Amino acid sequence: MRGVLVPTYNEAENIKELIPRIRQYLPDAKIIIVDDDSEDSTAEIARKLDAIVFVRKGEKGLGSALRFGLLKGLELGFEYLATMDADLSHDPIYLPKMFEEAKKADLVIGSRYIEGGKIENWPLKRRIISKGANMLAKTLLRIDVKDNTSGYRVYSRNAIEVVKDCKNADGYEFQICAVYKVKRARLRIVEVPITFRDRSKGKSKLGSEKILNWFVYVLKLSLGFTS
Ligand SMILES: Nc1nc2c(ncn2[C@@H]2O[C@H](COP(=O)(O)OP(=O)(O)OP(=O)(O)O)[C@@H](O)[C@H]2O)c(=O)[nH]1
Ligand SMILES: [Mg+2]
Repeated sequence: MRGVLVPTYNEAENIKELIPRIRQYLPDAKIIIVDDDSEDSTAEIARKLDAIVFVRKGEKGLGSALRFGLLKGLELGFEYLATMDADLSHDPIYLPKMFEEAKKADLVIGSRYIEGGKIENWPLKRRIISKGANMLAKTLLRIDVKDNTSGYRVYSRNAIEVVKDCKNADGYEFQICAVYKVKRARLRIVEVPITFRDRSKGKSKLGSEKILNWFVYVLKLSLGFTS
């Protein structure tokens, strides 16, 4: 059984387009939404479109939402679980290929930074932040993965068991924590090229405080001060 997990916060405009598009490419997949009590009826829209919706109240954070959804996926018996952003930056067209690759690896990453991967319409500042984050992760944590910050992934059950440990990574740092743990467990990671497009609707949730938290986390992880 295959599932697609989408963390959401105020993505009403996007989720109504994304859910039917996922079904277009993966008609048999179950779609799981972990919504952090959006004010714009994201959860209601997703429910009407037959997604499995969990609404968390009084708790926020991309990483904690992903961890919550991945663990629910284990409980619900999914063999593989994809994760993707709700903002249409991650095109569902790549899902069949990514699930296919998951037969040979425990973590498949939709990658912007391998041959064939691309980024469309991202402003220079956002490109620098993403490239810089990847360079830092590679240098400090000695990871050879090219796109450590991509949220477009497929996890096997083995990989989910391993990333349960990312308890100190409640924000955007979850992505790097997951790669780090999967590598350390000597599970196989494969990258698949994707074209990433900037969101055209809704607002970005990545502010400077979250970038700083990411940096502090990676620094602590590299020094062994956190897990
Ligand atoms: N449940 C939940 N989802 C979140 C939270 N923060 C972000 N998200 C979702 O995570 C995904 C990625 O968030 P974005 O704001 O697009 O961040 P990004 O793609 O890294 O950055 P941009 O390039 O600025 O869009 C989207 O689906 C968001 O709705 C959160 O605190 N809780
Ligand atoms: Mg985005």
